[in-house]
Amino acid sequence: MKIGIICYPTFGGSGVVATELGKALAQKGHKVHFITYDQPNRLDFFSENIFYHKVEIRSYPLFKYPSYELSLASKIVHVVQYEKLDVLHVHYAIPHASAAFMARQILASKGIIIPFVTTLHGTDITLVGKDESYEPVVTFSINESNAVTSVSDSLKNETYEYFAVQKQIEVIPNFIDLTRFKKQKKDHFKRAICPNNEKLLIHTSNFRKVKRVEDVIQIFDRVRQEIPAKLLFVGDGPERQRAEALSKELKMNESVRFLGEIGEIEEVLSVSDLFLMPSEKESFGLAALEAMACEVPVVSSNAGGIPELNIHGKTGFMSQVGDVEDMIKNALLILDDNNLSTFKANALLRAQEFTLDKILPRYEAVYERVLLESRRADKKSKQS
Ligand code: GMT
Repeated sequence: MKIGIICYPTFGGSGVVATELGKALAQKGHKVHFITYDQPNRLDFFSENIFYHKVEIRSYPLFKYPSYELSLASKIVHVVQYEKLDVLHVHYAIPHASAAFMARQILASKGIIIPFVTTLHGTDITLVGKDESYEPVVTFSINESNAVTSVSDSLKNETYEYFAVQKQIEVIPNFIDLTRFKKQKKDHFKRAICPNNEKLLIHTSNFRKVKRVEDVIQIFDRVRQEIPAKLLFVGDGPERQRAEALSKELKMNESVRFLGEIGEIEEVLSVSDLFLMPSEKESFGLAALEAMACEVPVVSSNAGGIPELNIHGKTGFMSQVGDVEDMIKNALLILDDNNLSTFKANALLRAQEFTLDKILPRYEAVYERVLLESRRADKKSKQS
């Protein structure tokens, strides 16, 4: 199949899922065309089956705001026509689903039939999408998608709750490539960060408000008062500066390191003992799954789809959003040497339920279904 993938090329979860999915599809022999405004972060190698089409966003003195959506829709039209794509898969509804809808209509006027699949990832529904400045377009373009998938039951339910969506939504959870995300022996690295065998806590995110990074610092501050511990922050985003300021205020300079956006995240996860995810909203929690695959248990909130991943009392613990006291108690319980190895083993076992080989065929089946349905519908309309 020739598949067009539209996503945000950043470190965010939806971009990561889209890129990893595209890479896996390419490995299976599909031709995968990424249509994005920048080279996706995890797409930094050559593959004969992967193509990258850059969306050029032109500005013009009349435009106060450059129109990403129009440029994207136009680019999709060109790529589908030129490369003869079979199906489009858009990740994150805003504005990818409406751009795909527009492209599909334009192409239909030229006699080209192409279905599009929309995958809902999280804040496109739970935060940004339901804002009245976007809602009618989001509702319309979800209903107009040829198929819709969401990354958790929780996100599916929220979509039905917030939007007048009639379209059937199939839940296809996030997945993990265990050949990459596995515990590696990085003793030298561990010794460098934790020279006195301290326990290592880690938080990776895009530092948005919903991640509640301040909770991470509060949890760590109390943990380090009880046991020798260090904290690693990976990623970047709007809340990073505030987090750095707070950690300085709490005199954590020696204990906390901000690593920024790093590529080989599995290396730091390999030497970590506990992953912290106190998010206010989290449709699935891909970052936690990546940690679990590297045998790192998780202390998290119970927001959104996290309960569909983190098993309370087994792979980690969950608390109400903002219940920092409970999270501190849970973190200390897991980090106790009598418990840590059991939690680590359970985390890996759970991650093994979300492997790429289980998820990939489900997306392929969706593509095949929409392709068949749209060809049938086209044939029928030509006959009538
Ligand atoms: O975490 C983010 O804010 C990025 C966001 C995205 O859409 O780029 O991630 C969302 O999608 C991931 C992949 O499906 C999920 O694992 C994350 O839980 C989800 N984030 C939120 O719901 C906040």
